Amino acid sequence: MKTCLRILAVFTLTLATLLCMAPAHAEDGYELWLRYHPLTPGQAVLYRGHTAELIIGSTTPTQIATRNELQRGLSGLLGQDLPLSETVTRDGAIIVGTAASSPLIAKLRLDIQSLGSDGYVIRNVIVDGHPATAIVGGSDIGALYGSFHFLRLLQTGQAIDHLDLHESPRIKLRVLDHWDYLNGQIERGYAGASIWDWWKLPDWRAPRYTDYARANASIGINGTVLNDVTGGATILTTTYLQKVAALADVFRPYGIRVYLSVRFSAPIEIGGLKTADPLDPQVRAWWRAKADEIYQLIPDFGGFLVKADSEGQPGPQDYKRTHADGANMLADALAPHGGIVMWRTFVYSQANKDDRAKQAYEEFKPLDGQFHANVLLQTKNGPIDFQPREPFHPLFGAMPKTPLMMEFEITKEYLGFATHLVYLGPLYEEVLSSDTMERGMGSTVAKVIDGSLEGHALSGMAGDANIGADRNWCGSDFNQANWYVFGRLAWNPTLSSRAIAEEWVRMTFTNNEAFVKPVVDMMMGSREAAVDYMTPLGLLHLMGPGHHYGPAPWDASESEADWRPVYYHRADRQGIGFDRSSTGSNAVAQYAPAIAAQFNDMAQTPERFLLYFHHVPWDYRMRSGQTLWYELVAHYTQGVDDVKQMRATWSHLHGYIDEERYQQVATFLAIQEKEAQWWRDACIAYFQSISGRPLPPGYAPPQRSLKYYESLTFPYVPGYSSW
Ligand code: GCV
Repeated sequence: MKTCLRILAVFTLTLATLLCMAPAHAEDGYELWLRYHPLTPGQAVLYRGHTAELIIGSTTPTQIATRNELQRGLSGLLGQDLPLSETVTRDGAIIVGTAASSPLIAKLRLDIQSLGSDGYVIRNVIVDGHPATAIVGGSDIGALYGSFHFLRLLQTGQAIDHLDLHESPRIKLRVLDHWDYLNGQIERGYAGASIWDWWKLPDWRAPRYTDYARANASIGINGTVLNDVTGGATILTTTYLQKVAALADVFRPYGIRVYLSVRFSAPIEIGGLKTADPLDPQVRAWWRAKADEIYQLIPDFGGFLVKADSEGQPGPQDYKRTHADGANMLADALAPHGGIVMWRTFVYSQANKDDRAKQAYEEFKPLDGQFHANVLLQTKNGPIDFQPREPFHPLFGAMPKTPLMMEFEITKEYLGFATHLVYLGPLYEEVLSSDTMERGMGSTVAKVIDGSLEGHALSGMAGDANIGADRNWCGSDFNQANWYVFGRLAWNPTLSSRAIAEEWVRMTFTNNEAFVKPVVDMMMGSREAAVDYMTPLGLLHLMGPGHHYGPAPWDASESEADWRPVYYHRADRQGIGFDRSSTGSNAVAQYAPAIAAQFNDMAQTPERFLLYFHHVPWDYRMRSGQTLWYELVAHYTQGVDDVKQMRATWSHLHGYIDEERYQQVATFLAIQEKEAQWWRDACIAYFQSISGRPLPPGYAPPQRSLKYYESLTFPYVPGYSSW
């Protein structure tokens, strides 16, 4: 007790001190959640008039990075620099490191073994009679993660006087996938150009690369795929590998490994071979030599990400080989160096006329058990393509012998680009907590991807990044929350998205409860609002062709049937929805029997997925007692009302944060309301033209004619151009 009180005295951090209004000075969002602004002006780390001290090794690059972060964070938050010390000389010391590198920590005998190298313990201890806080990692990286956690406790105003925290990541590979091209453009990027300045690399290592690494390490991300999955082979040339090596050098102290997307036909394009057949000895030798070259330059290179036989990309099927043949060939080249292959399951073929939702399962399920030990299958959360809502991908419950890795989209390609405030935490949580029933009840997607359900050694979660060269990194302040929640859930996929939102709000804006509560509520409701004004009741893929901006449920202009909205909603005079039941495409059969039975029955299917699994008559009675047509209009209208409510909430929060960020959020919410109204009106106008039903009483008609909405065109939509 005495220890606790003394530590409390040292930091003098009380909730009350955190409740003061944030100083309203200019901010541009660059600091992200690593915003170490004074919690209370002039607050210091004082104990009986003395400043506390920081005891940390400064030998390895990671130790130096950790020391720098703690000094920066603590001096920023507490308003006073912490002197470095080698021994504990006074109360309130912060001791950081590993048992292996610090005799002082070794003497504490904390049980860290079971937490693994990335794990850590944060604990209040007594050293030589002085109360202190120990941050002890299983490795230097674990100690870095622990230090970020400690800073987070301070930033979020949590008590630090009874600490005994034990943390380790549940997922091994926690990776950002950048869809960045070497020309600086970003596929589906809404935050400006790529942050990788390939032209000036390897010589110029922009300071921003270090800030990128800090931000990622602070949430436990330990890998980055630097280039787009549909890029060319140039990244594998020696010139570019040297640039990649420079980035790897910057990221290494922060525990972040570099990975590359590779083009399957690279042996032809840059290797001068006539084939890329994965069973051809010359092709295999080429990849082995390429892997050797990479590891010469980057000894801790992570491995390859591959999009093959998908949307026109080359792959093993070009040679009548399987995905396993292709993935294993690359895996064999990387294995001697400890590298891994992340092979994507996002495949569908226009030659295959069957329901697109079924194709990945059909191609991969028969290959279960055929992949080498260093291969993971990277699978999108749903069977179609990152829509505002989809059921979980059936592969998650169907490949027990293969490690499956989650792929979430962080960039909001289908959820309003940069401007709409849509917090993706609830979407991620909904998928991760879905029960696949693979091994009976409780076989959640989270347990599949963290490897615990089947005991896989490899596990992973990837997020398609929303990061660009915009000053605020993500195109909007609230988009930063999506990067943050991705990292936190990759660390522990059972965390609550609400708790993460609250953490993020406190760190990014203020601890003022009058701000935190309404903003967290607004974030938590934002995804459902977007589902309602875009694609309610299980609809999906209603967006504009190619660029994916705005509503176009009428669109049939795309060259391929399964790129057209009309393919997905199938609205006709009788009803709307895609019949994936046993009377339709029978996609339901790809789920475990109990789930399949539920989805197969219109009456039992959760209404949020109704039109995904069934073609439903317009006059079908919903659980509310209203008709489907009524409910559809009601949901679209509710989505717009929710955004109006978000604007109203925000309008009451003026003055709690800096004016710059406040005003941008306010303006973006106005854009969101305008676009939500457009989505609602365009979709209702179109579906009404098909259903022939009058609008339910009390619901406003669309503001413009269907013809008007259909006539809109959008040149130069961001994230989609002439790559
Ligand atoms: C990287 C969707 C996106 C594409 C993306 C693709 C994929 O189709 O629109 O931009 O390409 O998914 O994930 O491979």
